[in-house]
Amino acid sequence: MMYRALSIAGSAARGGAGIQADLKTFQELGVFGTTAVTAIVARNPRTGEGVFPQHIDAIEAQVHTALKDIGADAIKTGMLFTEEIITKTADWLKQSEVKNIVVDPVMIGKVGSVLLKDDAIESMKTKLLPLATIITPNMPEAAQLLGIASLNSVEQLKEAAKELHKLGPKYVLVKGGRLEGPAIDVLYDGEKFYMLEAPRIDTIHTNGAGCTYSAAITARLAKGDTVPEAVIFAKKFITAAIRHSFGFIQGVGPTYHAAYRKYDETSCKVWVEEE
Ligand code: PXL
Repeated sequence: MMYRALSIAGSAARGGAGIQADLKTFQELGVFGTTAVTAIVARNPRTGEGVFPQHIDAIEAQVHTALKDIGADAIKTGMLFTEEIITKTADWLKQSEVKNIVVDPVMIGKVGSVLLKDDAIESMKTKLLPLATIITPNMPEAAQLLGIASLNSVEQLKEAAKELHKLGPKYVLVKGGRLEGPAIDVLYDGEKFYMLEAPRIDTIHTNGAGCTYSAAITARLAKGDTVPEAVIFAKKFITAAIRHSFGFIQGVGPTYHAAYRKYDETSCKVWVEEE
């Protein structure tokens, strides 16, 4: 049985993030990946950092083709960029009747590009997040979705997860990658918190880490994991990918999507906290 996952996301020409990260991760985890490119993100010496959104009909055609010709056991959304793309994506997700929906509320890339317009945040909250099996915000995204300045502690991650759960997703994963100390993420199911702790890896090269993490969750959900199983696996997968990330020519380099298979299995400490 070959399980399938569709990624609706942006193309990141640097190869470490966006739809490229998703496909590489799906492949690593033995899941057949399909794609709908929402926008192309690439820098041009003449025009600067560029985001080239695709026509809504082109995005719809890709989603339609992927779902009708191949099918999907899980769908992940990444960079959606505009209000229109979010609204349509919500419609397609509902029509698809796919059970495993992973929404990575991508807003700003580590390279600094704006990946979601300000006027699209409200639609993200009201139309897309309620459809999600799991949402995977990092600290700035969680703060932005809640309209607060910043998150600064594990206690605040837990509070944020509870507040975000009220918007309708079944699970909320708030990632503590920007905390001091160990890399602690909080998974909340509406009743209890799964706390996931991995060692902090001292590197600046984490481009695409969020995409890769949520793609690994998507792949494991497609294969039938429960959400906590998928997240615990994905935490180890992304920790290995960051540990073996690359500094290539310029800027924040990409994580290594094949690291989990090639190198050591990184451990992840997990415990449950009641509310
Ligand atoms: O890592 C966030 C991200 C998501 N999607 C696309 C990106 C990036 C960051 O570079 O380019 C398309």
